[in-house]
Amino acid sequence: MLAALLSLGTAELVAALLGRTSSPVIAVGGAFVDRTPRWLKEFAIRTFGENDKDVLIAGVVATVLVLALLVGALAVRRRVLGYAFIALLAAVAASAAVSRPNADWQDVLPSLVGGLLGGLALGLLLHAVSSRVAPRATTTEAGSQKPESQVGVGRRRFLVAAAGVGVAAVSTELIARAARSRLDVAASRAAVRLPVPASPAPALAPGAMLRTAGLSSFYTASRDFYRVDTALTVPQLTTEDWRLRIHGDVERELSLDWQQLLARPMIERDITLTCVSNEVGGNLVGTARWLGVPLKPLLEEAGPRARADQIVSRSVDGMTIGTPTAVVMDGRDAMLAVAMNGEPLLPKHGFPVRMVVPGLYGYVSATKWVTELELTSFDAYDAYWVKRGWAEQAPIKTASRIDTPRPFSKNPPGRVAVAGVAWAQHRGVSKVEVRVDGGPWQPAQLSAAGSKDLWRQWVWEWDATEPGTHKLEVRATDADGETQPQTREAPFPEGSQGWHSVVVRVTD
Ligand SMILES: Nc1nc2c(c(=O)[nH]1)N[C@H]1C(S)=C(S)[C@@H](COP(=O)(O)O)O[C@H]1N2
Ligand SMILES: [Mo]
Repeated sequence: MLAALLSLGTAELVAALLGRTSSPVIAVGGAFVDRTPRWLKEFAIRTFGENDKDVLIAGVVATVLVLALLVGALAVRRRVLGYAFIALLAAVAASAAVSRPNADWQDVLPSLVGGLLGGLALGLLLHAVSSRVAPRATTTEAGSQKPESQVGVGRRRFLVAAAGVGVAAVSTELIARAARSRLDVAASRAAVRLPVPASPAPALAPGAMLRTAGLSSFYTASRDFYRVDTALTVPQLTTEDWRLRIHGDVERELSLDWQQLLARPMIERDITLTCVSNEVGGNLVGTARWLGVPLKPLLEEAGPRARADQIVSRSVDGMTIGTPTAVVMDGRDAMLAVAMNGEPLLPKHGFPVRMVVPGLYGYVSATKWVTELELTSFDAYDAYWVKRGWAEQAPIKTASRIDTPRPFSKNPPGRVAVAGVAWAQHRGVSKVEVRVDGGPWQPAQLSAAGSKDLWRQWVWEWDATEPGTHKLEVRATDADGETQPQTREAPFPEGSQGWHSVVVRVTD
């Protein structure tokens, strides 16, 4: 176990010194994520939420340690097993590391060096163990009788070796962390001066925000904003290193750096983002004020060819996201965003640059840490989630959610404010209705309409007179007059559907 720990620590350290934000453990975790069946992914998200990544990393490390413990016990008798295990570990880690998107040959080095040091440590420990089990100087007259003092010396030798390897393992891990934090983007982010938008966000109408207790705020604070991505460590990309390449089926390839991006006229817009994995009543949705460079004029400069009906965006961590060219070009506020709620993007939300396309689920539009736009066709290329069976085209479905009262809450009889949010991006919400125990639908009061890319808050005063349990249900209608269907659909493959309901108690 100690030798395996030293292998992992050394590998982390070498990866950090090479300036890689990934390490073999993360690469193995990442390879695992890409091959995880959908049920397991959904179980992990449901059970661990945003901690799912930490749980996975801990799982990888725990698996290695448990295997090491078992193999270690055998290796005391058959050393070759121990060395074979360390070699296998290094080989698995190296192959995972080089097969990650954006990997290069350097990525074998951490596993290689880790394996070598682990092997050396194992040799040292096994040597110390054997001198404890069978001290060399046992040629006393009593034959097999070992003198007390020699057993003591052997044990001491083993403990010293074990402590040495243990300290080395922990130190490599600690130094690796310190080295990695040098790479972080905090300084780059702190140095960003955001430009004044050429087109500021339209002022919100009076009454655009309702203030019912327990209701989601109209703007979602960046630190509370949901996070969904496959990145096990937040990619660390500085503005100095950032480049965007626009290529593929275009008349002219374009390449932009951060200064060139910032020099372009910017728009500022309030837009509600939603994840396709959001369950009915779920919270993978939020509203922010985005500042960015509109995509349409930029693409027009590159000149997409007629057959290029798909824009494949790539991120620094190798995610691929396919967005219909027609949607980006239809006049909506599709942008390369550099700021969220008046600040440079948080690293976990895509610093320094991400895409935002109103009306489409995140997995087909909202590429974080974006570095590349390739014009191609849907026939020619399937993006990451499309390869895994999710829909190629994914406009956001109309949805509504009850925020308050909470499920199973106890409410004294009398007036109860039933309130929540509803969204139908790029169509707009025109009506929200609530019903109690399957009774008649009652129109809720809506917050004043903003742009059609925004959610609306709603509230309905319930005169709760009957004690007992009651079921509250909500449904929304979009601006085209389409009402949410009742039939429940799971998020896979194109977004959940159905009415959200909560059961609450009215006390006597
Ligand atoms: N690089 C990268 N960008 C990504 C993803 C990802 O896994 N990697 N996930 C997408 C998905 S599924 C969603 S819903 C949004 C979420 O954006 P947020 O985490 O800022 O809320 O990011 C999108 N952009
Ligand atoms: Mo998503």
